[in-house]
Amino acid sequence: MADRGKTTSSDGNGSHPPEVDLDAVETTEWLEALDAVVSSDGPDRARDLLTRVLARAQRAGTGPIATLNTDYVNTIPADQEPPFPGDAAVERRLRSIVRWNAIAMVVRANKTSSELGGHIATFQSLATLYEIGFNHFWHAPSDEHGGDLVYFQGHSSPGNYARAYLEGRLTERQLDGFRQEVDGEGLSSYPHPWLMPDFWQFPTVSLGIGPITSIYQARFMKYMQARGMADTDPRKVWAFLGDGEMDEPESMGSIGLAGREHLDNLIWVVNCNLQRLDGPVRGNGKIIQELEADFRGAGWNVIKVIWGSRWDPLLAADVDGALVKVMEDCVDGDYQTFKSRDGAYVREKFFGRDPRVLERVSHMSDDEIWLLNRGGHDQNKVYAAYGAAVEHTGQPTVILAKTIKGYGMGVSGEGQMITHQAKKMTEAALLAFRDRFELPLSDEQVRDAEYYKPPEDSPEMQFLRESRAELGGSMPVRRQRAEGPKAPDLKLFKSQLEGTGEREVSTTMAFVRVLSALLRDKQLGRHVVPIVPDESRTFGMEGLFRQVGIYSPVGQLYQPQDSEQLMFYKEDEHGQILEEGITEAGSISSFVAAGTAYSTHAVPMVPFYIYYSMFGYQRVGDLIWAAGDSRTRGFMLGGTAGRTTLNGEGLQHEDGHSHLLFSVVPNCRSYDPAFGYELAVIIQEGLRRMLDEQEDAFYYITLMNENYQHPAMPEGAREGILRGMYLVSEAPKRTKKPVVQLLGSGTILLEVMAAAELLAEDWDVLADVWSVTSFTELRRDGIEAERFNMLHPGEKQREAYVTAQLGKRRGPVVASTDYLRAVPDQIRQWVPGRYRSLGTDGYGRSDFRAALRRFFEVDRHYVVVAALSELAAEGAIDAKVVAEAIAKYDIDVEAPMPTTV
Ligand SMILES: Cc1ncc(C[n+]2csc(CCOP(=O)(O)OP(=O)(O)O)c2C)c(N)n1
Ligand SMILES: [Mg+2]
Repeated sequence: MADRGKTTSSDGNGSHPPEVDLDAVETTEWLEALDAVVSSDGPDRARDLLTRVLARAQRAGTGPIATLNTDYVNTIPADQEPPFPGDAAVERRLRSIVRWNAIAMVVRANKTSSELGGHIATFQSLATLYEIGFNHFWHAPSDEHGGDLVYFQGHSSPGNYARAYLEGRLTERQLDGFRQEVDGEGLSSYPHPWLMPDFWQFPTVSLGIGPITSIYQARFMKYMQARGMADTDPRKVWAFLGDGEMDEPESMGSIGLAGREHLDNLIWVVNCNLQRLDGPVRGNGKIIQELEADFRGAGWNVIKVIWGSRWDPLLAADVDGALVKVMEDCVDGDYQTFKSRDGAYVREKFFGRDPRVLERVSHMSDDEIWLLNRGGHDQNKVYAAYGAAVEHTGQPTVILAKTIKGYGMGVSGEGQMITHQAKKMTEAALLAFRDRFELPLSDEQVRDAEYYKPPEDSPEMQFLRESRAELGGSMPVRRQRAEGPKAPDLKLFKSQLEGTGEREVSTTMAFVRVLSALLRDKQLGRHVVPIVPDESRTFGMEGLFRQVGIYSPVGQLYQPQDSEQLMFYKEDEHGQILEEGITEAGSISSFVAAGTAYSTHAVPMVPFYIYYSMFGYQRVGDLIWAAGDSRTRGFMLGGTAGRTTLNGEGLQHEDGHSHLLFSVVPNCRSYDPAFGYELAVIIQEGLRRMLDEQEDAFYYITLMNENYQHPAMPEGAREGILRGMYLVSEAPKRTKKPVVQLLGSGTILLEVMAAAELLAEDWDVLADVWSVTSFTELRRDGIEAERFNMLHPGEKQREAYVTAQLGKRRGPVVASTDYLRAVPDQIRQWVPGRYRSLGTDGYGRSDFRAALRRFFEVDRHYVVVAALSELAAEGAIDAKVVAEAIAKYDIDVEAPMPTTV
């Protein structure tokens, strides 16, 4: 177990010596020998020797000695820092101005009421970390460079807007529109590509989303390079994350992948301001030490930036380690309190812990002690860390930067428990801020929170312009379209359109054939990205392993067990499949990276992410929400869908609600096709939208594992398939017999078709049968028509597609699906006449399909009984007939509601 954030370690098992030295002379000899090696042969040789000594000691039975932690000091020693380039004073002033405008924007938005909200404290802790990146490191996309990808901390957006204002990208009016997004002019609260599509690239504010998606983004960049799809080598992914945010499972859950795949194009900067919303992140420990061990253990290069330059002389004088010991002994709760007080307090409570250390600061005034700065606020230290991170190869880098939450906010929040949510500052705090950061503002300008922009010819503005010009222009900036292959013709899926004849297949198999056809397509094939979370064999996709290979940055270092077979498990440096292993959160992150490649790499890629439908929205809903916000283009395939179709797996596997969950994603079209040709039509249309129309189209399609025969596509069905319903069989027109309208989707359509036959044979009732491919799309259409009609009273009224289709038909309507009743109920208000829905409400369970369909009351017999019951209610038949049917089909009328058992 690593020495995770331990503050003291007198057990001889950490990085510190035991309190009692058995033989001081011997100790000194060893230490002097080490010093001699360092000075004559350098630190690398010392490390080499020590590694051997440790290995020998462990063999001799000492147990584990090494720790993943280093002392609570900066990783880069002061004497190894590169000189700071350029004019440090100009950069400081520029940064101060950005700080001020960020504050002004939030304060102004909350002047009259605090309804709009906003955050001050987070950006104030980050300003140096961002500005050094903007001024020296981050490339915008240009002819020379593909552009770095920066994930900004969501609630620091005021800092980005403040800089964009100075760069002339935003006006004061726009800043005044912070968080007023409804008219389309204002600035979005947080980074949302959906709301500011030419500015923000990555939605990050739901904590944990930024970390995991940035890892998979970096991984996808390596994939693009390996496959020759884009030159991503010089490009970096930077992610700024909160220390509190690191508690999210999504934040830490994939750091192993980054280490394992040597993602040296990834740099994380964890803003360790020691606080989250309610209080300290690790009041009783040290978040930096804890994270250091975790990341080092996961194979990352760790750079700690804890102390600012003003500490350098004190640390240089600390030959006995007494100061470092005090630093180790204090916990984060102490460090937070120190920065909310003053120099005298720090002298007493920090330095006063050891008389030797106290003595060493006796020459310093309280004010000088107060000015001892933290690493994350020191531009030299930050510059050195970024330089080292960018140069580092073979590993991802995490920079753990210690900062102060609410830096500069003084009495209005600096280091205070309440600082996270502070959106106002007192007049005194604003004036003090002006003085501290030497802003050329009058008292009145400060009181009015006026924005400040220095003259265009000032050194600050010149530096701003020149540094960004050198790095390729402003950022963040988001590309909205990219040229690439066109969608294939529907003919490509000829075998799906023709049906399967006698052969019984599942829609999953139909999908695998569609995917194979796409992968073989000369233009589009290379752009397809199959993504699977360890479920290929479930879906019968293992043939693709050999066909296109599984991406692995190192190829295949072993002979696969099945190498003698045709379809062996083939890992390949140039592999096309992203076989993610068992991580739905990781897989969806890859989906987002691939589906936004048109924007980030100017190369359209089409991800097909196929997974167990139950482990989709239910499991990673927030990442799917972020995929929508990110304007991801691609297809999500919910395999083994349905509560009775995947029958043997039981309660935690059988999905009866993913369509309902997906219906909440505004830009996601969801479909539940029953036949191969429906699937082909839907996918071809999706490709047309994504590739030809450059629409940010995003699809959810359910697939089933039940085998049956698929008919050929009926003439003229395309429009209905895409809009959500079409006729698959029709009762003879001009009949006197009772008629019903039967709706079915997915595999339950087969039950509905069988019900139509029973109705005719057993009860002399005729039926029109409709395949409903999307209740969600039908609902959207209905809502649009309804809204138009309400707002245009004098104009020709529109008819919902459902009404238009069913309105010309006779009889009540009955729908049955493998989903909750709420799915077909989505269209209720547009169904003319009586409407009965059947569905799988309740927990799933394992049994034969027929048993489950009877249990949930969605099988052919229930469809018949429902249809007869509706006809009886209309007076078209006698109620006795319903009772006869119940008896004939042996239906247990006293069975409990499936929702209760
Ligand atoms: C998933 C999620 N949970 C909760 C929140 C609400 N929230 C926003 S910021 C924040 C505190 C963040 O603390 P930290 O990550 O340390 O960032 P800091 O502002 O300190 O840099 C919380 C709880 C959120 N945005 N997302
Ligand atoms: Mg924090």
